[in-house]
Amino acid sequence: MSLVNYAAREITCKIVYYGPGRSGKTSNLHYVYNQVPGDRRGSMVSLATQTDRTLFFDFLPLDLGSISGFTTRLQLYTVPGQVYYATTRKLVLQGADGVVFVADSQRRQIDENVESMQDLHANLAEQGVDARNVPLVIQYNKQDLPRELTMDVPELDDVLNFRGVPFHAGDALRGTGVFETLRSISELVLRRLSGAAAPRVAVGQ
Ligand SMILES: Nc1nc2c(ncn2[C@@H]2O[C@H](COP(=O)(O)OP(=O)(O)O)[C@@H](O)[C@H]2O)c(=O)[nH]1
Ligand SMILES: [Mg+2]
Repeated sequence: MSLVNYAAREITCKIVYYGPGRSGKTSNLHYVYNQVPGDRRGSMVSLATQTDRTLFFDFLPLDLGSISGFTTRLQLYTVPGQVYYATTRKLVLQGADGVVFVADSQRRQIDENVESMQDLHANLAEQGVDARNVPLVIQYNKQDLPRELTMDVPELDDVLNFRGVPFHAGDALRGTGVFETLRSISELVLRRLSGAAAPRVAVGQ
């Protein structure tokens, strides 16, 4: 649910990174946080345990500057992917303007990816959102891992991308595909808001 303040000419959009546990959602936000100049971002809030697993969610506010005369802000969230955090996932997803689905390219994770994609669509439907229309971008993460462990992008896309949405290969640790993904989802969300041609979004680099 984007907040548009016409008087102050401000827009705030909520983008949720969704996907199975340990697919690289938090790593995406860390990479963005580390690359974006300090005056363009707020603090990253991670409610996590001592390990690297997200317990509740991560939150990163970003300032895109002025787009079409509106001060534009993004709020990036990640959900915890593990099956038992279903309630938190639903809460975090609520009011999302756009979703980035971070898939884990490891072959042994394919069932988790499929299950998480189904879970996403079930939760959107439950929240009364038309799941076929919500802005969605897929990132096939961990493409840096050895070929014998991973599925390649066309193979993954065949299984997961039934809507034919934009997708990117990713390596969230080194940053491959991270800003491409963020730009894609931002453009889809802002296009939807403005009801017009895609605005050019410059974020990060
Ligand atoms: N090789 C590789 N490891 C990754 C990549 N992205 C994340 N990881 C690792 O996968 C694990 C889970 O990452 P995290 O971002 O916490 O996943 P989340 O549960 O989706 O938030 C961590 O050990 C990361 O260092 C990637 O693109 N390539
Ligand atoms: Mg996480």
